[in-house]
Parts: sequence; C-alpha cells; structure tokens
Amino acid sequence: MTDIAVAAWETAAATLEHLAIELPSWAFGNSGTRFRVFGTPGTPRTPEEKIADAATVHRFTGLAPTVALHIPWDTVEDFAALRAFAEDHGVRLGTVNSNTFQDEAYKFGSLASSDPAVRRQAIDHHFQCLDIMAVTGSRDLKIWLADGTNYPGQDDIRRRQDTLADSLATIYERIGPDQRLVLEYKLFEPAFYHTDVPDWGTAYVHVAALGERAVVCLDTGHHAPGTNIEFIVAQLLRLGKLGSFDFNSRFYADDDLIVGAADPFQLFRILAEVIRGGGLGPGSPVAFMLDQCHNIEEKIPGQIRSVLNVQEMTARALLLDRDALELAQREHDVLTANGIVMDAFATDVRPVLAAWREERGLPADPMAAYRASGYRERIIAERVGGAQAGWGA
Ligand code: LRH
Ligand code: MN
Ligand code: MN
Repeated sequence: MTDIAVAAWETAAATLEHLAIELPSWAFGNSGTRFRVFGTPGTPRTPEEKIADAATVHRFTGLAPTVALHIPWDTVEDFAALRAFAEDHGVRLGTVNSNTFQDEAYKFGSLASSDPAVRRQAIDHHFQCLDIMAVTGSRDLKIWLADGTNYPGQDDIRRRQDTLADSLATIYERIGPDQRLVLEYKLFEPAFYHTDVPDWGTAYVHVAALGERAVVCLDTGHHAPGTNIEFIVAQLLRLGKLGSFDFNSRFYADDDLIVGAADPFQLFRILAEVIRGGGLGPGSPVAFMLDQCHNIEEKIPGQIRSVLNVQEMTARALLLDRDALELAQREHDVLTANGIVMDAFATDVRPVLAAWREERGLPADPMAAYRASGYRERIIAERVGGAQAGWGA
C-alpha cells in the first residue's frame, strides 16, 4: 500500500461495502436543454432497455444495485414483469419519482394549486405511483414539485403553503408502514419568482408536520450558488430528516452534470458530513441517488464515471482521521484541524480502489472494461430511434 495506512484503509473499506448508489432511469434517455436535444446512438427505446443499461453500470462497478423510475416516463403495462426483468438483470427497482410538471393541467400548480380539480388530479397521480410501488417493491415515493409563480401578486403564496400541506397529508395517509414520502426542494425553475418548496427549511416544515415516514431529498444542484450544502446535511441528519440525495454537479443552475465534475471538494465535504452524522453504513436511512442527464457525453460511461466519483470521494472522506480532528478542534488548533481535512481530501485512493474491485471480481478499471466489452457496439446496432428522457427541447 502506498501512503495510506493499512489499518485506516481496512476500516474505511469495511464501510465502503455499504455504499450503494441508485441510478435514475432518465439518465439513459436522450436529454438536453430548451435549445436542442442531441441524440446518442444506442439510446434505450423502452424502460426495459434503460434498466438493462443501468444493470450494465452495476455489472462493471458493483455500486449501483437499484434503478429509480419516473412516472409516467417509465410507464409499462406490467410492472411485475418490469420488476422480474430488472431482477433477472441483477438489479432492483428503487425510488418512484412522481411527475406533476408536464401536464397542461398543472400550468398554475399541482399539489399547491388553488383549483380543487387540479389538486385532485395531482393527488390521484401520487396514488397511482403508490400502486406501482406496491408491485415494484419500492420503498420511496419522491415528490419534486414545479409549483410556484412567476410574478409578485400572481397568487397568494401563504395560501399555497396551506393547500400544499393538505395535499401532502392526503398522500401521506396512504404511505405504507415500510414506505417513505420523500420531499425534494429546489430554489427556482421552472417558476422564477417564488417556488412552493424552495429550500430545505420549507421541505423540513412539511415533512415534520406529516410524520416519521416523511423525509427530505437533497438534490445537490438545487441551491443558490455559494450555499454551504454540508451544513444542510449536518442539520437534516441532526433532525433525523435527511432521506436521500440526488447527486449531480452544477456550475450555474440546475445543470445536472456528472457528480464530482464541478467541485470534487464540495462532494468530499458533503460525504464527510454524511459519515459524521451516521448517514452511511448498516441501517442508515439515507439513500444515495444520482439525478443527472448526459446531454453530450455517452450515457453508460457517464453513469460509470459518476458512481466511481462518489465512491472515490466517499473513500477519501472515510480516511479522515476523526480522532486527530476532534483533538485539534477541542484545542482550537485551526490550522491543524483544517490540515487534517485537507490531507484526507488530497489522498489518492484510486490504486486501493482498483485493488478493492479486483478482490471482488470486478474490473480494476470499469471505464476501460466497459469500452472493451462490446456492449456499446451491440446497443448501437440493435437500437434505432432511442427515446428522449421525457423532457427537453
Ligand atoms: C427537478 C429534478 C427532480 C425531478 C428530476 C427529473 O429538477 O431534480 O428530481 O424528478 O429533476
Ligand atoms: Mn432531483
Ligand atoms: Mn433538478
């Protein structure tokens, strides 16, 4: 072993075993911006093909045992068959994401709408998602709302909070004993003046009112620039309300780029706080998910790179010398404390992770192994006219 102490690595590796990152089905579809959606040869045409691609990511990395669905993007006639298909391919179906942002009816909102008929439609959609979850065996119903307004005075923002609370309570009543309602916040977009669930505080207020099985989803791309995300992680873990992550990275807004691509140090700091708060390991309630789109790069290697980035930063965060850090903190030794954090961040864990993979019968270099596997050439030949992720231009 290089400069990493053997004992420190063995402890880190034991926790690393528990790292599992859920892949979003929509990462495998074509996506883009409102300017253009570029196609990628070999793009899946069906939910089954998206799952087959997600299973391929898992096969080469051992890190992604579940796939999140988005309804209606992944609607099939027979969800039991889809579940069996996934299991045959070595993965399970995970979180079900609802969608109340694409129908004409939701122009002025969904769960927070002032129109009772629209609200009913949005609530019924969540009931359908729960019916699907009963068949797919999914634990989490994830709700992200596009609800909001574009102009001051457009609607009563206070009344909308009350309406939203009522709608969420109606959905929560149907959440099973082993299921969770996961509420995701986002600062802005598509609404530009106010958003009904803009921040972790608002999400927390709503899930706290619902009950124990309601938790918050933190999407790393959903904050104002400069936000200290690891502080939010610490606070939500402290409150027992951090349910899941949507990992991605951003340079400007909700860019949905590869996690760890824009700011690996931020990812490291977030993961260090997750570990500090007991969010990784057996029995942890925190689900790790990617929420990304691959607009110009290839999707399967994009997802492989993403889960490897999370693994790499998790390993570095696990190597943080907590005892030394605590001592330095207690002594108010600012520079030593900061130095300990920076030492962990600067550790090159790639060689030990390659060895770790090989010990488990996985390729040392998953990116190279995927390229050499022929899977890419096969899907390009077999699939013509791949589907869009569900949105875009
Ligand atoms: C919204 C969001 C949310 C959606 C996903 C497709 O920006 O992050 O999680 O479900 O994108
Ligand atoms: Mn998200
Ligand atoms: Mn987003």
